[in-house]
Amino acid sequence: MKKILDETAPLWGICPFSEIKDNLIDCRAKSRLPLNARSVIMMAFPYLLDDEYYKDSNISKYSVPADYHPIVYARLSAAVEKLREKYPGDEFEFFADNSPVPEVRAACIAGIGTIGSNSLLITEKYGSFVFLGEIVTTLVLAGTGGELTGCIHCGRCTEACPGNAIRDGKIDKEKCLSYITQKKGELTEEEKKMIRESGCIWGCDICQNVCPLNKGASKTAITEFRETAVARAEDVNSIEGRAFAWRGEKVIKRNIDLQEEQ
Ligand code: B12
Repeated sequence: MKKILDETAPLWGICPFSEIKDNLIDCRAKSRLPLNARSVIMMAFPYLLDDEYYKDSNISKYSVPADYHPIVYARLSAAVEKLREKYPGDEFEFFADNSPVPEVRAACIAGIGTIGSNSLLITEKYGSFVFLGEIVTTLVLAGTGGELTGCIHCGRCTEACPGNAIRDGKIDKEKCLSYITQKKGELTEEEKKMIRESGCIWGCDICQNVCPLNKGASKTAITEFRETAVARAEDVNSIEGRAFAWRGEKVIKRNIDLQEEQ
């Protein structure tokens, strides 16, 4: 088991399913949860690249590599295949992002990191610049963490957030710039101003960039992220395969136009 998980992700841990069963997120993928789920194998995939990749970038750091979903799914799927072979009497289902598992909470309980005031999981080695994914199984595995733990609450993310979206460790989604860059339709003048001033047409890294626990975060060794990096979204013709492609051309074009208006 350990060998399979080590080959899949540099950081992993076990969260007993009972610890999150009352906090599941309602989504279509929920129907894929094994009926008798007992353990969640949480995994973290670091994505921070060398500084040079972010020079003149106009998209948030998580969207500089190619869309992480297929990359993480490929790794999780390979692991699940091996686990099913090794434990034929048990069930294994993998998820990432589009998941009923509250991933930050589960990864914290698995001992992979602490929860920041910005609501993100912060790991010791890679800071918060990690994607989360998981394998939910009927196997009973010993938990690797303990209590939910919080960050040092220095308040820098709360102060720096352009939309004042951070309150007591919760994000007011409507005010979060990352959410606003995804929002369809007409934006308010205030929302447009936030996008223009951020210099970012997709996502937002402000609450992560100011976090002292992210100082000196290690860079990713995952070649699928390193080799697919593109720092800018210049036009809607080049969005295929990128993290923002799912949102469609209209929203991306609107955001690019907002930057160009300046
Ligand atoms: C919806 C969503 C969003 C929404 C809303 C985010 C939000 N924080 O509510 C929007 C679009 C704004 C968003 C933005 C981003 N997201 Co997002 N998002 C999700 C998604 C799909 C669900 C989140 C959710 O609803 N959680 C469940 C609810 C129930 O959480 P909650 O009630 O708020 O619980 C929190 C608090 O109560 C608190 N808490 C509870 N108990 C305790 C106890 C203690 C002691 C403490 C301290 C705190 C605490 O921590 C909980 C966990 O955050 C997850 C994937 C997933 N399936 O989990 C990704 C996910 C959280 N997002 C991710 C990322 C990368 C981002 C962005 C950084 C992308 C970007 N650069 O723009 C931003 C960050 C914005 C921010 N500061 O949150 C990653 C985070 C990785 C990490 N290191 O934590 C995830 C895990 C996706 C993934 N698979 O990698 N996201």
